[in-house]
Formats: sequence, structure tokens, C-alpha cells
Amino acid sequence: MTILAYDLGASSGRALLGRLNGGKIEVEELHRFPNDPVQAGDRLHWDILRLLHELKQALLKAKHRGIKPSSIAIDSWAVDFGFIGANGELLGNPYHYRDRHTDGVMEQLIEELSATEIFARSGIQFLPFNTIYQLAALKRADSPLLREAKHFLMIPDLLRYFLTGDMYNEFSNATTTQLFNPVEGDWDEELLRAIGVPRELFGEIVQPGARVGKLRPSLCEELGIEPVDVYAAAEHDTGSAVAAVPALERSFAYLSCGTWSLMGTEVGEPVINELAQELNFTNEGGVYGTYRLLKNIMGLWILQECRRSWERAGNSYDFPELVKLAGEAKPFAAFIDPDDPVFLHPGDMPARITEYCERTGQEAPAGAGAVVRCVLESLALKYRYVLELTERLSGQTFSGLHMVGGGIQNILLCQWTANAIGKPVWAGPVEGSAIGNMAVQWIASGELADIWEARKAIRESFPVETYEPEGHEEWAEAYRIFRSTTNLAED
Ligand code: ADP
Ligand code: LRH
Repeated sequence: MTILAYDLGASSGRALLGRLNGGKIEVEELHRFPNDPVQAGDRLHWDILRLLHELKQALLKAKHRGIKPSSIAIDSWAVDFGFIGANGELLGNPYHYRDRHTDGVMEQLIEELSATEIFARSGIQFLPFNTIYQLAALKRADSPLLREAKHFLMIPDLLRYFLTGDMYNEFSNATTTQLFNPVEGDWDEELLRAIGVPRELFGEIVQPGARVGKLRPSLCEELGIEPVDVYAAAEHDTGSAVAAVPALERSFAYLSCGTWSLMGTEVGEPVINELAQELNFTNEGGVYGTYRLLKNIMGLWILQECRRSWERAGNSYDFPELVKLAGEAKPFAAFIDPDDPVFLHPGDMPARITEYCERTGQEAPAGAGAVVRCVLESLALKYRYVLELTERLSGQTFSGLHMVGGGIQNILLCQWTANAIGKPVWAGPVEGSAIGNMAVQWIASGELADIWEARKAIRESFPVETYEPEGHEEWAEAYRIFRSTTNLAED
């Protein structure tokens, strides 16, 4: 039996086939496609219909190979959404969370409601692009979309609706809106009232593993395929990635390392207290009643944008080339705080790194190798900072760090992370989100008993590379300089 997982990352989308053979998982990439946002006038959008087209291309590729998946599920990045109107059609084109229409809205809402109230109701970290601020921005701009909207669907909900014709809001992604109340277990009516968005737009919330329809007859006819069951996975990609962490113990720390770096631990209950709010940690809903106590770190996005800038200037590098150049550059020459707001929006990242260094009294890195080294070392050091906060907040001490996602192909980043945290890094699997997506499908169909059996199967099926920490003294000294240069608060 073959299953199909769609994983839409901010850097690319992919469709993977999965098979379970005697407890071993086999995964094969069926289709990979770009996921380039589109700037249209002043607005930055996702190319949602192109993504739907690519989902269909994957179904056609499977058909041409004589493969009929027994089930399908989709996961993607969090927070973004589309609206469906009275006639069942998509209204407008979903905004990209890096669009600037939310500028200043989080601050306004905090002023109106207080951060304590918002955090107590949602348990979600304050990020300026959270759905709540996107919706508030649309309301404040008197968006015609909001006036006409009848249903709110997040990106995977929306694509799933296109595939099946059925509308559901999936739980893990719903929690990332900052409009879901984990204590009450439903959409938070007070927060919705405060932003002036009608409760009626928000539908039934289904858990990862729910069967949420079948491919709709018109689609089957269009592609010449048979109907297939569609499940809800943990449709937030980070939820799926953490489901795929091949941990052996219940207490573990992870870093989901892709466009974003998401670092934290899995907990049984959301941690909603003063310290969590002060440290700006989040409690995102996970699989089978778990929550992810974690913090967003800007991640390899900075490198992706550097690469795009250099490409525009006529210098194309692939990631392995950039890693090689970084390895040859001078160590610990300059540091950035990857989470400085200047790095959030698309743009000329090398120039912003230069500005950051000048602002903080450092000599700016010159040349691609030096820039990449600065980014990767700074990320590794930021990981140490956040890992220590995770330990403090969760009251646990971790013996090492699990890394999953495309970023683990960057062996320098893995090694430097181990060096920075002074603990081993266990890296694997690369396609964490897609594999976590599959795990939920297999648990739903009864082929795997539970998440721990799934994690065991993942551990036995994919190579996990261990990176032992090296260079303790020099990394400890680098951390001290990083902390003072980036002005990061004392723990
Ligand atoms: P997302 O799911 O957010 O799209 P991925 O998990 O696919 O992200 O990770 C993408 C990142 O992985 C890229 O930004 C890049 O830094 C890193 N990466 C991908 N391939 C390689 C490679 N061959 N060598 C080093 N790094 C890589
Ligand atoms: C990672 C991710 C992350 C969110 C961000 C918007 O892909 O889903 O968990 O914070 O995208």
C-alpha cells in the first residue's frame, strides 16, 4: 500500500510516496516544485492556484506510474489562509505572512487588549504575522474580502477543500492563528470579537488523523483517477516535523530546521504562564494531545534571501557551494541576531547584514563565504540561547538535540550547532514534515499503533547522523561575544 504526503515548504513544495514494509518506512520523492511568492503591486501573495496545479501534477505522475495511493494528506507552513465566499469560491489570493500589511498591528492590539490577555487566551508567541494580526489588518483596512467571506480556511484546509469539496479547520494549524483557546479547546470568541471578525467564518476543528473526505468526483474525472481517502495530517508542517522526530525518550529537544528554525520540546499540556509569555515561547497544537513548547528562530531564510540577492546580481551559488565557502572563511568574525526584525521581510539580505554589523560596531563580512559564515555561526549560537531557555522553561535538561528538515544537509550548521550547545546533535530525517505527515496517515489507517511506534519505525528507517561537540573553549568565548554584540538578555 502506498500513501501520498504533500509537504509545502516556503522554499519548495514536494509530494512524497511512502510505503511501510515490515516496520520499515520507504519514501520516494514523486514531485518537487517551486513555491515562489508573487509580489503584485504593493502586496505579497502565495501562488495558491499554481500550488493546486502542482498537487494535481503529482496525482498524474502517480497515475502514469500505475500507483494508486490509499490515502493522501497535506501539510504546509502556518498562519496563512484564504476566504471562501457564498458561492463556494476562493475570494482573492491568500496573502503571504511576510507582507507588510500587518506592520504595527500587533503593537496596536497589544495596546488595546494587553499581551497578558492575548497570551492567556491563546498560549501563542507574539509574531507580527500571526493570523490574528493579519485578520485585524484586513478589518482595519475595511477589506472587501472580509466583507464577503463566509469561511476561513488555512492553506492546507483550502487546498484540501479544492481536492475534496469539504471544509474543515485542522487543529495543529488552527492553534497557530493565535485565535484558538487551548484551555477551552475552541476558537476564542473574545479575541475574535476584539478584532471584529465574525465567529461564523470559523468551522469545525478536526484532529490530525481525522478522515476528511475523498478526492471530489470532478477532480477524479479531470485527472482520470479513482477516488482516494484524504486525511488531516498535523497540517502545520512543524507539527508534522516534530511527529517525525526519532526520539526514544519522552523528554527530548528538537530543532526543525528549514526556512524557519523551530526549537523546543514536546509537552502534554500547554505551558501558559508569566515566564512563557516573558520569554515569548509558543504552545502550538501537535499530534495526539501534545503541544509544542517552542520558539521561532529566523533560520535559513536569511541564507535563502542572500542567495537570491547574489543571484539577482549575477552570482549563482547552490547551497553546497555556499557551505563550502563558509567553511573557508574566517571564524567568529561578525555576529547577527537572526531574529532582529530587519531580517523578516524579503529583500537584500547581505546589505541588511552589513547595516546590522555597522549598527553594532562590527566590521561587516565581505564576500559570500564570510556572510554565510556569519549567518551560520550566529544561528548556531542563537540555538544555544534558545535551547537554554527551553530547558529553563520546561524544567528539563536535554542530553542532546534532534535536528530534522532540509537544513540538516548543511553539515557545518549541524556541527557548529553541536559545538555551540556543547551536546550531541542527532540529525535526521531530512524530510521530517512529509514523514510525520505519513506517520499520522498510517496511525489513522491502523498500520502503526501510535506515535511512539511511528517514531521507532522512523528511527529504524532513516539514517540519523551524530555530531559530537568540539572546540568547547572557543565556542564558549564566541557565545559570550555573541550575547553582548546582539544584546541578548541574561537568562
Ligand atoms: P522548507 O520546508 O521550509 O521549504 P527545507 O526543510 O526544505 O525548508 O529546508 C530548506 C533549507 O535547507 C534551505 O534554505 C537550505 O539552507 C538547506 N539546504 C537544502 N539543500 C541543501 C544542501 N544540499 N546543502 C546544504 N543545505 C541545504
Ligand atoms: C515553518 C512554519 C513555522 C511558522 C512559519 C510561518 O514552515 O510553519 O512553524 O511559524 O512557518
